[in-house]
Amino acid sequence: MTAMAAHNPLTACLVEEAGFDAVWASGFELSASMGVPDASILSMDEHLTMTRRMCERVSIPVIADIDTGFGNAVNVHYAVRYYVNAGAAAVVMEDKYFPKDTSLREGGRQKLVSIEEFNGKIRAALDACGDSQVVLIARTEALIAGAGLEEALFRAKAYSDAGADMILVHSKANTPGELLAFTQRWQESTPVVIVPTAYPQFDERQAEQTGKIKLVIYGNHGIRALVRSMRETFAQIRRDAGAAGTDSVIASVKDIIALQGDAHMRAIEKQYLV
Ligand code: SPV
Ligand code: MG
Repeated sequence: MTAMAAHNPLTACLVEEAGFDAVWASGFELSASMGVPDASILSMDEHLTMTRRMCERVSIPVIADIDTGFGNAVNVHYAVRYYVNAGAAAVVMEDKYFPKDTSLREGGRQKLVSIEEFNGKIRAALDACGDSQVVLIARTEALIAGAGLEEALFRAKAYSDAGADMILVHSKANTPGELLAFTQRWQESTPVVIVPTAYPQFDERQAEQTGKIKLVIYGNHGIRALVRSMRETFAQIRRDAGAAGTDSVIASVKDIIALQGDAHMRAIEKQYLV
């Protein structure tokens, strides 16, 4: 399975249109879209509202990034219920301290909570999922924090034993080496999830060949593509002192109106307006 990052319903629609299996409701992208660091600056409500809006807009599953669960196990219990009610198909919770720092930031503040504390958070999340079928993905940041492969394996096993449905192992190495070492040593039946942002040369086929990785999340490619193309378009319009040169290159107004759900509104108009 594959998931692509989105930070609002429009980008979630593009994820669905492109044929990904799921939307990754990325905290990194949402924070970036709000112009703030991905460091627990936005509130849970801001994350939740955007996730709910995405769930309402697309038919494919939405995997919610709930960061650290916005606090301790008590916060997690409330948060996961809210996400279940918002329509999330899965929630990903990471074993860092709240407030967190983003994983790929150079020299970032990467501090892990104890395994005991995180197991409590997993149990709270599972309880809050109830019989909803929402998938709980426990994410270890052991490699990100520089704690090493043994710690990553130890934590992943503990989280799997605590009942997590899948284990996300994040790595910021620029080759897939440490990630592959993890999958080779992983003996549990709990599937592995990866976010190969730092090691993009590792593709879906190679992931499948490990026999362990069942979900590949593309963490931030939407917002990176968006920033690049907006920059280029804005610069060209400034340069040309006009929009003629970019008009046929960028999406048409008609395209945007269609993405806004025009067909749906037309059906409503036809049915109810006189
Ligand atoms: C996100 O996209 O918000 C993630 C992945 O959690 S990363 O930014 O690499 O931590
Ligand atoms: Mg995140």
